[in-house]
Order: sequence, then C-alpha cells, then structure tokens
Amino acid sequence: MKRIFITGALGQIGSELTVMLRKIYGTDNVMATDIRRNDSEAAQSGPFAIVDVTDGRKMVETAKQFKADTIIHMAALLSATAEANPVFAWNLNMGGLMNALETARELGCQFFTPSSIGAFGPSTPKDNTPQDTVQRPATMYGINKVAGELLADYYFHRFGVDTRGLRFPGLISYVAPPGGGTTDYAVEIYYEAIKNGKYTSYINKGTYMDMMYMPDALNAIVALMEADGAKLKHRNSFNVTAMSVDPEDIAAEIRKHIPGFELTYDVDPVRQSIAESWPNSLDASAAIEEWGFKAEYDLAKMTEDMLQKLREKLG
Ligand code: VAH
Repeated sequence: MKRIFITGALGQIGSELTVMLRKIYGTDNVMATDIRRNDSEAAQSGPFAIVDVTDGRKMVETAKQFKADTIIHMAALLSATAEANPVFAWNLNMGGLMNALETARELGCQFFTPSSIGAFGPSTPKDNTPQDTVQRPATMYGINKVAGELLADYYFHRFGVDTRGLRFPGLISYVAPPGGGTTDYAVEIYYEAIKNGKYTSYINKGTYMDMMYMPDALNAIVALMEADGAKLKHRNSFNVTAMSVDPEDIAAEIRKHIPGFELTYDVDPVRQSIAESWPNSLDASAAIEEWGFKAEYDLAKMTEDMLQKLREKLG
C-alpha cells in the first residue's frame, strides 16, 4: 500500500483507520473520502474529498487524480439500519461495493473491504464457527456481506484484482461512536458506565457475540494488506475475533473499575433477533495460519483502556 483511497473514512472504523494509515504511510498518501465532511481529525488532517460511493464515475475520477494504488472500501450501512431500510441498504451496500471494485480493477489497485460475523445465519454452527461453513444469513446486512465476499473473490479470480477482507466481530472504540449496528450496546455500555454508572441493554443477557477492540481491528487490516498474497488460501472473509462475551461479562469487568455499576435490560426484539442469528464465537485459525493474525486486547485489557480513555474524553 502506498497511495491509499478510503471510502466511508468518517465512519466508526474509517475515522480511526485514516489517522493510523497516515501515521504509517504519510499524511499525503492517504485520501479520506465520505459523503459529507466533518471536523474530525480524519477529515481535517490530510487529503479529503466528498465522494458518494453510489457515483462510480466520481469515485474512479477522484481515485485516479489521487494516483491511488489501494482502495479501502468502508462505506456501508450496518445491520440494524440496513434491516430498517433494506432496499436502500442493498443499493448503497452493493452498488457502492461494485463501484469500489470497478475502481480497483480500472486503476490496478489492491482492495480491502470488511465482511462481518453478520455474514453467518441461524443455520451456521454457532460455537467456534469455522472459516468455511454454511452462510444463510437472515438479514439484509448479512446478505450484503455474503454477496460482497463472493463478489470480491470473483474480482480476484476473474480480473486479478488483489482483493482482501476480514469478517469483523463487533468493534469497540472510544473515538467514533458506532451507528446503527447490533453490537453497539458493547460501546454504549462503557459511555453510560462513565456518565451515569448504569446502562439498560437492548441485547439480552446470555447473548454471546464476538467482539474486538478497535486497535486490534486496525492492526489486522494493515497486517492482512501487507501479507504475502501467495500465502493466502482465503482472501475476502477471514474470521477474526478477540473475545466472545455477553452483556453480563462486560458489566462484571466494568464493576472491577466502577463497583456500583448497574446493568438492566430492555430488549429490542429486532436487534435481539439479529444477534441470535449470529455466531456465539468464531474460529480464527485460518487468519492465524495464513497471515499471523493476533489480538492484543482481551476483555480485561480493553475495559481498562476504554474506561481510561473515555474518562479523558468525557472529562
Ligand atoms: C453491526 N457492528 O452490528 C456491526 C458489525 C458484527 C457486527 O457488523 O452491524
């Protein structure tokens, strides 16, 4: 990666990824794009352009002018928002992905886009979910992610585009708030613990999902993109995870720092049913074997860092 063009650069992952990539590859070598600009470091600290990913010609022209050699496509609607707007989600998630893949093909770029544990469904083995297994997701987001994995594989086999991707678990960060995800409770709980000492979860106790701290997710993207492509047996769908937790696990860890923290429940049936259709835990052995994936943060280490950083952020 030398000249990196990022879509959705002001989203939950993109906003931190942009800043990190500028530190690694040089500010002027990383162009952030999104559908609107804001006052975030990602938008203000280096090259930025307004790009609507449904406008394929604008994407190609902007990336060409920037002399991009890498396309990192992050722009997409997450699971809960997609479920509320399925037709819009299909058009944005699949139309945007096709435009990004076409841009990579036309300009000869390396390509990354994330998949998700959302790419699995109710008939997928739930515990230690294999790298290669049944994928019959029951959500529009999941359908988009499975189709996206297959489309990115197609662009590799049919056009020789160096496409790569990761099936991310829920990502937890103190920088950019998540938007419209099912796993967002795992971010909100930390904010509420600091602000109010209590949290009402929309996901029920006993609902296990894979999670990962954002620094591990960002490092995994760079490690995969810098890996020797000849050693990759999989390309666009590596299972990666750091922990499998339910709301009670997170609350118990928070109480080690905030003893009186209270967790209650007001379950949202839509996001609960999405969560129940996803795995409890992933098998990440393919990522470990093929490109040396390793997560540094477990629940204890993540909780300590999240609470400390949020105390600083929230004053
Ligand atoms: C969501 N945070 O909840 C995203 C992610 C694994 C979950 O895809 O939709």
